[in-house]
Amino acid sequence: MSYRPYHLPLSLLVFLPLVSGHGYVAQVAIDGKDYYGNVPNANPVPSIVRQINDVAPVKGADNPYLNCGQDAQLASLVADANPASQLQFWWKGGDGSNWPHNIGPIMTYMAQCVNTTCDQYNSTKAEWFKIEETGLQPGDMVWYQQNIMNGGPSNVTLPPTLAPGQYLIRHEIIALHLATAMGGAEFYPSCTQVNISGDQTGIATASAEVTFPGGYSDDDPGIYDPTVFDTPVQYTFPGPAVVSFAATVSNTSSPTSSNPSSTTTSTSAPSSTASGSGGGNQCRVTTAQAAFVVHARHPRSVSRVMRRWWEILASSS
Ligand SMILES: *[C@@H]1O[C@H](CO)[C@@H](O)[C@H](O)[C@H]1NC(C)=O
Ligand SMILES: *[C@@H]1O[C@H](CO)[C@@H](O)[C@H](O)[C@H]1NC(C)=O
Ligand SMILES: *[C@@H]1O[C@H](CO)[C@@H](O)[C@H](O)[C@H]1NC(C)=O
Ligand SMILES: *[C@@H]1O[C@H](CO)[C@@H](O)[C@H](O)[C@H]1NC(C)=O
Ligand SMILES: *[C@@H]1O[C@H](CO)[C@@H](O)[C@H](O)[C@H]1NC(C)=O
Ligand SMILES: [Cu+2]
Repeated sequence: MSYRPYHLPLSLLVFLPLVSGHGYVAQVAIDGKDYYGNVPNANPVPSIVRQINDVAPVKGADNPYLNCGQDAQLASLVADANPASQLQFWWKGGDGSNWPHNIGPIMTYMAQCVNTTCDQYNSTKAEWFKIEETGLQPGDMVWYQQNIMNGGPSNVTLPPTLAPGQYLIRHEIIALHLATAMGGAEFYPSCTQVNISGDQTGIATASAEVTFPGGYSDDDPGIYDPTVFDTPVQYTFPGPAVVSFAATVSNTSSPTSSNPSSTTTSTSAPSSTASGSGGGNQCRVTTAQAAFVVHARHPRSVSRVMRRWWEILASSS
């Protein structure tokens, strides 16, 4: 039996990507100043982003790597930042192409680097509070994550009244294309080290803080999500509520940073291809996802065809 998606218009198939790896944070801009993340497993250069060793997703809500990503290592630099700083996170696929996923939320947490500077801080026991969560674009059909797949950044505004000090920023994508099965969600956490200036006093209460692992369960509605492909999507973010002193415009901000191909202030550009288990078929499912999102605008009968095709592809990853 052939699995060729007969019902998919040829015009859609033509622009769909072939294969790409999972991914990592390749670059962070803070108020327009650019910093590079390390390619997973590459020889590290000084960075503010903690290097991971695999572009593949963290699986399982109790996985220790849910903290800062796959075997994350301390980074040697800490960037200066300010209350209400505008950050942009640029994700890349493991093979250097665009980020390959487009279904699921983007969330950002912070934690103080207690008793030390962040380049020395082991975050295993860090107390994380959430400063933003970004889900569906208006219309509840297309996720903001689609913008990252399209090559754009994820924009985050730091809380305007955040108390000064050394903080980790845990910027996370959860890819939900396999989340109709328990344990299928793909977590992509990343940690960036910053030093906040000023004399503001905003801090999170203990009840708004979680550890990672600890903050999520595999059966949270936003992690195990059997209806994630039913449109319009109804989505419940996992984790704690966004803190009350967070910026209110974090998911619509438009800082004026340059893009990765025209940056100036970094130490070195991410250029090599990441290794790890991210290549191969795993992200081919994204191809179906991209088409699915397009089709989600059309009647349900069409969506059902797309869903069947998606399930066939997903079962091979
Ligand atoms: C932090 O501590 C844990 C547990 O002691 C250890 O497994 C991990 O490698 C440490 N992480 C870093 C970045 O040093
Ligand atoms: C930080 O230092 C204080 C004072 O030395 C100590 O009581 C506290 O336990 C330390 N906290 C952590 C998380 O190490
Ligand atoms: C934008 O972020 C706010 C606060 O985090 C959240 O309540 C809101 O749902 C987000 N909007 C969208 C469209 O995701
Ligand atoms: C953090 O920033 C403050 C304010 O700019 C500065 O005084 C302090 O020295 C910085 N701390 C570190 C460890 O870089
Ligand atoms: C993020 O910022 C960039 C650059 O200002 C902007 O082009 C883009 O639309 C923003 N993305 C979102 C989702 O607001
Ligand atoms: Cu992936």
